[in-house]
Amino acid sequence: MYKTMRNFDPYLYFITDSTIYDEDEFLYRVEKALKGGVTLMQLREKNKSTKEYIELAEKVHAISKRYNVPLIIDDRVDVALAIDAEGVHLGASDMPIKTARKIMGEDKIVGATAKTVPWAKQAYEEGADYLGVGAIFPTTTKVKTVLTSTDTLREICESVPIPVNAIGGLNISNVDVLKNTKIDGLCVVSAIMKANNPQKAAEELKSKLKEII
Ligand code: TZP
Ligand code: MG
Repeated sequence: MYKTMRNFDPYLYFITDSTIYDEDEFLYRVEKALKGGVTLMQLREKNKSTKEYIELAEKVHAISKRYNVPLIIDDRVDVALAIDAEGVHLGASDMPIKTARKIMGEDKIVGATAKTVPWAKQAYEEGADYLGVGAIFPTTTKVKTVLTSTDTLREICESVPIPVNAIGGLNISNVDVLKNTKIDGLCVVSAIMKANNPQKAAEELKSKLKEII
């Protein structure tokens, strides 16, 4: 479906959290987010067995393909390859970027978390296609993270030639802090996942982003 899998748009990057919904509600919300125009999506599972992760990823991928939105798998190169997802996202304790690039090949998206300029440069040099930088604000999504300042975010944007997305506690009422940081996109979990209407939330975030990016 994609000419090269590495054509992707980081503008509104929706990261899922399945922990607070049953599967039907979760998949319904995923589809609503896609209807609302998210441009990139990540399946993020921390507590599932490999089997469960693969089974859910297959279901999510069947939906995301219909909307032509690349699906990135968090943490797990094996799961990404197993379902032929468009990419993988790796943090500091996951598989090294250069190893993942070697295994995933040139056509897949490899994303990295980076919290400092040296870390960002290294991820880029090892073959990362984009960076997620944060947390910008404290987050209610289960995650072990420290805060990253918008100054560091701007420095990272200026130090690598790949897209940089801001992440962490971001929503429509606070994204204005990202003005002038030179980000390429926004990553959100709660702002879409927990919204009353995920489709409307995605639409509104997208139009708000026009003022920022
Ligand atoms: N990495 C840094 S913050 C975060 C991740 C995965 C969670 C972001 O979730 P939310 O709900 O958008 O704050
Ligand atoms: Mg990770």
